[in-house]
Amino acid sequence: MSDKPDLEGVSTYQGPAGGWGALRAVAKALSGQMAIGRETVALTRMNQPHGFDCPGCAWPDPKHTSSFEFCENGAKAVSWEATAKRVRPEFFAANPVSSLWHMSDYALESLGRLTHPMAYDAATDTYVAIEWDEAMRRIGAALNALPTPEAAEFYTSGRASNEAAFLYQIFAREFGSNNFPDCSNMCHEATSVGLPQSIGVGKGTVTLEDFDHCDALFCIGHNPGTNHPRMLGTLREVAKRGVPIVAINPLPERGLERFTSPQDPLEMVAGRETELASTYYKIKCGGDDAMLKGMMKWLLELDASDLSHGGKGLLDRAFIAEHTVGIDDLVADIQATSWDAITAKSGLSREEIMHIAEIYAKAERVIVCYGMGITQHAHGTQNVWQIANLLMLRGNIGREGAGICPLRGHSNVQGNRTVGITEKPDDNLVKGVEKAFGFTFPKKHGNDAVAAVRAIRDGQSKALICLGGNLAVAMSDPDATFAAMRKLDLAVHVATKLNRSHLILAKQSFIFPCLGRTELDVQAGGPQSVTVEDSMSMVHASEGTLEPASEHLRSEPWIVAQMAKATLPDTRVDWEGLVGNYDRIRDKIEVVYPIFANYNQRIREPGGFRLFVGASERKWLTPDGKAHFLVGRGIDEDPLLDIDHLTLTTIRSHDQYNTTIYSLNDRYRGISGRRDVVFINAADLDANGLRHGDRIDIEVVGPTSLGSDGQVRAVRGFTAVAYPIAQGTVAMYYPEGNRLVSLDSHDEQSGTPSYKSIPVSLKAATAAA
Ligand SMILES: Nc1nc2c(c(=O)[nH]1)N[C@H]1C(S)=C(S)[C@@H](COP(=O)(O)OP(=O)(O)OC[C@H]3O[C@@H](n4cnc5c(=O)[nH]c(N)nc54)[C@H](O)[C@@H]3O)O[C@H]1N2
Ligand SMILES: Nc1nc2c(c(=O)[nH]1)N[C@H]1C(S)=C(S)[C@@H](COP(=O)(O)OP(=O)(O)OC[C@H]3O[C@@H](n4cnc5c(=O)[nH]c(N)nc54)[C@H](O)[C@@H]3O)O[C@H]1N2
Ligand SMILES: [Mo]
Repeated sequence: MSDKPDLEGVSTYQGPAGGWGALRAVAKALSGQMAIGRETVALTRMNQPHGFDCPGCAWPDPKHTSSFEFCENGAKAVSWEATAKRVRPEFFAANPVSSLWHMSDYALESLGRLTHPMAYDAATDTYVAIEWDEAMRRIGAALNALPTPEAAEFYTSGRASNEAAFLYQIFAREFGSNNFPDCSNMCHEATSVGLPQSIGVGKGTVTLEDFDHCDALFCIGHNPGTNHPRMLGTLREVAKRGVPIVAINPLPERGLERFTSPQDPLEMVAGRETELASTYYKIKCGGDDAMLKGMMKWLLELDASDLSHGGKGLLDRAFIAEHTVGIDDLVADIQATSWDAITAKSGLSREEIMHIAEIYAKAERVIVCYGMGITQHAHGTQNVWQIANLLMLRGNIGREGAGICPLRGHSNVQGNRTVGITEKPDDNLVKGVEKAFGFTFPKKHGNDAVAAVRAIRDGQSKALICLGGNLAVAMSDPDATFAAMRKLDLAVHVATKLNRSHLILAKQSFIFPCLGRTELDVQAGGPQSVTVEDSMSMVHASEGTLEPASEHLRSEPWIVAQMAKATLPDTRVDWEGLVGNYDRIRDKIEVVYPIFANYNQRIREPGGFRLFVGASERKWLTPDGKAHFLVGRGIDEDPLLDIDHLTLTTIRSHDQYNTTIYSLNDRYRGISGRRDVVFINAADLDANGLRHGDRIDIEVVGPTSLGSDGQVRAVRGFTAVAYPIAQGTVAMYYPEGNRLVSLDSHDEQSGTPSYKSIPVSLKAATAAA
C-alpha cells in the first residue's frame, strides 16, 4: 500500500495487547474522571471477597483471588462510575432538552453522575428535580391509567443485580405484564434460545479451571483484548502450555494475537510478549456457519478413513449413542453441503478449514469460546447449534477441559435471566411465584426488545420503564426507534448517567439516579450487598464501598420497590421488608428458583458458588433428556447473506462500553480521536473505485434497504480506511452503524438483531463535508 496517504488519527498499532499501553491508558482514565482518593479505594476493592464485582464484563474471577487482578477496561468502567463530575438540577435548568439533544452521546455521558430524581417539565422544556414520593405517585397513576397492563414494557440492562432484577420481574408480573425486553435480546439471545434446544441449558458449560485442562481452544467472533480483557491472562496461560489457540475473526484483533501481561513485572520490563493465537483465520463476516460445517465435513471424512484403516474412528460413538439424538440428520446435512458453498460463504480455503478441523480432531479436550460475531446474525441461533454440534461429535461437552463458552456481555446479564427476566415465563416460574408470594399471573408470552419497540411504534405499548441501559441508541434503526418512543405516555429511566434515551420524551418522563456497583448501599437493615452471576455460572456477592455520588441516590431494588408500592394498591408482596434487608429478597429467589438453595449462606463463602448447569454434568434438561444434534437451513439460505455484496459488521472500539464512549480512541486498531471510519480491505476499495482516505457513503442493499421514510438506509461521509480485514467484509463502530439495521433484520428464532451482517454497497460521498 505504497500509495496509502497519511490520515489524521489513523496509524498502525505495533505493540502487544496489554503492556505499557494499557497502564498508560488506565492512568489517563483515572486522572480524567475521578476524585483523588476515590480511585484507590475503588480499584483495590474490585473483584475482592469483600469488594464489588467489576461492572466491566462477565468474565469470572480466579478462585480465592488475593491479588488485585489488573484490567484496563475494568479500570475505565470503574472510573467512569466513580467520577467526581456531577449533573445537578441547575445544569438541567440551564439546558433545555432541545439543546441537550444536540450534544453528542459521548458529551452527554461525560457530564458525570446524575444527582437527583428528575421529571420533565414541558412548559420550560427542562428536567426539574422532583421528590421521590411525588414521582412514584405519578408513575403509579400513569401505569394504572393504561388500557391494559400489557401496554407497559419493562426493559432491563444486564448490570442490574440479581436482587434488583428479581424484584423488577415480580413487580411487572404482579402488575400483569410479561413484557421484558432486555439487553440480552440484542446480545446472547441466540445462545439463550439455541443452547437449550441442543444441550438443555442456555448457558456455557465450562468453568475457569477447565481452561487449565483443555488441549485446544477456539475463539470465534469475540474480541477479548477489549471486551473481556481479564480473559487475556487465561489465554496467556493456555498458550504458555503450548495448547493451540485458533482465532476466527474477520479482523486481526491484537488481543487475540499477542499480549504482555501488566501483572507480570518481568514481562513488562523485558518487553516480552506471549503469542496467543497459533492459528488466525480471517473469516468472511457471517461465514461461521459454513466454516463449522466444513470442519465437521472434514472430521467425518477423517473418521471414515480412520475406520476403513481399522482405527476406532474420530467420533465419540459411545457419547453419541448414550447421550444424543439427531446424528443421522446432521451427517446427511453436512454431506449435502458442498465444499464450494462452504469456501464461498466462509471466505476460507478448503485447506484452511481442514487444518483447523485437524487441530480439533487431534485434541482430546476442546473448548470453544464465542461472542457477538456468532450471535448477531440472521442465522445466530443456527451458528450456536453448529458449535454445539461440532463439540458433541467428539464428546467435548460435560467433561473436564472441554465445553462451550459463550462470553456474556454485561457483568450480570446471565444472572438477570436466571432470576426471571424473560418474556417467556414457564410453568415453573408461575408456580414458583405463587409459592413465594401467593399471586399468580398468566403464562402468555410478552415482548422481547425488538417486539417491544414495534409495539411502541404501533401504539400498542404506551409505557416504558428502563432499569438501566440506553435502549433507543443500542437498538436497531434509531430513526424508527426514536420516533416510536416519542409516542409514549410514560418513560422512566433508572440510570447513573445521562444518555440520549432520556431525552426522547414521553407525555411524562422521569430520570431516576441510582447507586452504582462501587457505592455503599445502606437500607433499614444496614449495609447491603447484592449478587451477580458471571459467564461461568459463578454467583457471588458484590459490596460497594464508596460514598454515594449524591445523598439523593437510591438503590435499584429500592426504586423498583417504591414503583411497585405506588402502582399496586393490593400487592401481596412485602416490598419494604424485602428492601430493608436483601437477604430476604434472596430467600424469595430461592423459593422461586430451587437451584439457589442456601443462597444467603453460600454467597458468604469467599468466591461464592456455582449454579447447577445440567450439561456440565451430562444431564440434558431437554424434553426427551437427550442432547440434540440440530440441523438448520442450508448455508445458502440466509436472507441477508444471499446477495452478491459487501457485508458490514458493527463492532466495539477499545474505549467504549456499549453506547458509553470513554474516548474517541481505538488503540489496538490504530485509530485515535475519531470514530467516523469504515475498515475496508484494500482489494475491496480497489474493486469499488475507492481509495484509502476517501469520504464515502455506506448504503444498505437487499430486502431491508429502505428505511421507514422510504429512503435508502445510509451512513454518509465516513472515511474509508484500508485495513487487513477479510475480503468482502467491512466494519464500522456500534452505535454509529445502527441506522443501517432494520428492525426487521434479526435472527428468526431468537430475535437477536443482525448487527453483524448488514448487506451494503460503498460509494464516494455525495455531500460535502
Ligand atoms: N470494554 C468493553 N467491554 C465490554 C463491552 C464493551 O462495549 N466494552 N460490551 C459488553 C457486552 S454487552 C458484550 S455483548 C460483550 C461483547 O464482546 P464481543 O463479542 O467481543 O463484541 P464485539 O466487539 O461486538 O465483536 C466481537 C468480535 O466479532 C468479530 N466479528 C464481527 N463479525 C463477525 C463474524 O461474522 N464472524 C466472526 N467469527 N467474527 C465476527 C469482530 O471483528 C469482533 O472482534 O462485551 C462486554 N464487555
Ligand atoms: N450495532 C450494534 N448494536 C448493538 C450491539 C452491537 O454489537 N452492534 N450490541 C448489542 C448488545 S450486545 C447490547 S448488550 C446492547 C446494550 O444495550 P444497553 O444495555 O441498553 O446499553 P448500555 O449502553 O450498556 O447502557 C448504558 C447506560 O446504562 C446506564 N448505567 C450504567 N451503569 C448503570 C447502573 O449501575 N445502573 C443503572 N440503572 N444504569 C446504569 C448509564 O446511564 C448508561 O448511559 O446493545 C446492543 N446494540
Ligand atoms: Mo451484550
